[in-house]
Amino acid sequence: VEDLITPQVPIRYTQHLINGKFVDAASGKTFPAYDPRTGEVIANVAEGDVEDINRAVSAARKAFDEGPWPKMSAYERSRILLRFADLVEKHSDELAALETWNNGKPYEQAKTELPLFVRLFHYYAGWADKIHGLTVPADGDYHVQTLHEPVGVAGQIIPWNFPLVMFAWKVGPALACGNTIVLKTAEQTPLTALFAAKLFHEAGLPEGVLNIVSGYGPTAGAALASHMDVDKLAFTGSTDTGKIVLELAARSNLKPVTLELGGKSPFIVFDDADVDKAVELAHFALFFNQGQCCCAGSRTFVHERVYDEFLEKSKKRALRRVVGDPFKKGVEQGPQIDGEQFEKVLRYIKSGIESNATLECGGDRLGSKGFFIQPTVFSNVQDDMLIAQDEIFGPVQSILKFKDTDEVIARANRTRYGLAAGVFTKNVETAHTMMRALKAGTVWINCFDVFDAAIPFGGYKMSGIGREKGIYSLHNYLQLAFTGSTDTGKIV
Ligand code: TXE
Repeated sequence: VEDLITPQVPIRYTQHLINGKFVDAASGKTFPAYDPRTGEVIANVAEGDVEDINRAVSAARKAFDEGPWPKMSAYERSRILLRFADLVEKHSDELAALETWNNGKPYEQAKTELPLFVRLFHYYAGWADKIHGLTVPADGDYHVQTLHEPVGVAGQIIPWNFPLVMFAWKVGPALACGNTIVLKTAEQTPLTALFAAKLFHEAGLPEGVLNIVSGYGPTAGAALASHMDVDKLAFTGSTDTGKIVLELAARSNLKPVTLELGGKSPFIVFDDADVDKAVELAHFALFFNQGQCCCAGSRTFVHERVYDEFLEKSKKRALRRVVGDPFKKGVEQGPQIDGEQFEKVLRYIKSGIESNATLECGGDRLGSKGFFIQPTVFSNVQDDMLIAQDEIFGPVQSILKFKDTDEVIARANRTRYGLAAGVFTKNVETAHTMMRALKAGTVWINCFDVFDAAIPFGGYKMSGIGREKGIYSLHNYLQLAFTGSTDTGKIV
């Protein structure tokens, strides 16, 4: 297979971006960013800690309180978002290459994520000048109106599985509403956000409006979550860390928090399904992005009448999955993000074997270098097994058998998570029943991983608090004030 692109794109930016300028960490420290294909260091990046977060928050505070951003015409803000989207489009090959180099996702896939990124900014640019309040017909001689104001300084903490897309989900609505931002990237993937933020400044974003600090969670992340001058916190990551940041927010200044956390999403195949199509979609639902998706369809429930055929075909499909260098053409799966995740996934595979699930294929690492894992399929998986309960976050499909609709509804909902669900059926009644019965923030019918900018996304139960994307995401970044006055000049 020929190379799609040489991974030797330049790494232009490794310092924090604070107040419109690239600066070293206050401590002078750096930390390594890796290439997950080999585990080799590709850059040393400024390592943020309390002092860097303090500097970034005061830049964001100043830009909010004194700067032009919240007071600028909404149309002008919208135009800056659009100019930024244009610049991203122009640099999308380089951004995608950098994303693949630092994250390990197939380059062909990274290329498809760039148009989604651009689309999100077009979407939020469209909102910027359409955010307004209401006049309320209250009893008495009062004139009452609601005012939708930006919250202030938004702290945002993002994960490593979709570094650019997560940047867009967070930054888009916050800026459209007129907030300023301090964003902490995941320690595994600091590079593309720095590049994107630089492009934002080229597009005319005033200094201090968007500040990027790289660094680790317990240091830089915790400093941001507990900062007294951060007015709102948005977090995407694990449920365990979500609990920590919620507590830090509560113990400091009670800043409101939105959380997008883990999942154990069911993918349910009914007996009227076209088995070939169901196999392909269930495979995609689980294996996409090396299985590193919060909404991965990680419990594949299959009706007993089609179970054997589905299993045989799923195994064949997994064996056909092309795993290798993500820069090569036709590669569907690259390495896991890092050694820690790689070990975690292998531990879950071991646990599946020990709990007597049937290992149909895979089950081990691939090669001896980097963090590649064989596409793995377990059948005969029972609800109480660890692999059916915990988020594995890797290329491990668990197939479970069911008999009837009520049973599968109860079993699908018996989880601490509630992020997403997939249903595969030709029966419109079944589809409608499942849409309501499944306790999940997203229920995809005969499709999966559809992420339109206008569709809200988020979790029930321990999968999170709040919704991102769509109209609902704006509420996370707006403060609502009622203003009332006596209205003696009222027309009667
Ligand atoms: O997540 P963390 P990790 C799940 C997935 C994965 C597991 C662990 O199951 O295997 O989480 O991954 C920052 N205060 N998801 O360890 O710790 C951290 O620096 C403040 C699901 O990578 O949640 C990073 O920026 N911040 C998921 C971000 O939190 C802290 C995506 C996420 O890291 C912090 C990723 C602290 N004390 C993993 N500790 C999804 N929902 O998509 C860490 N961070």
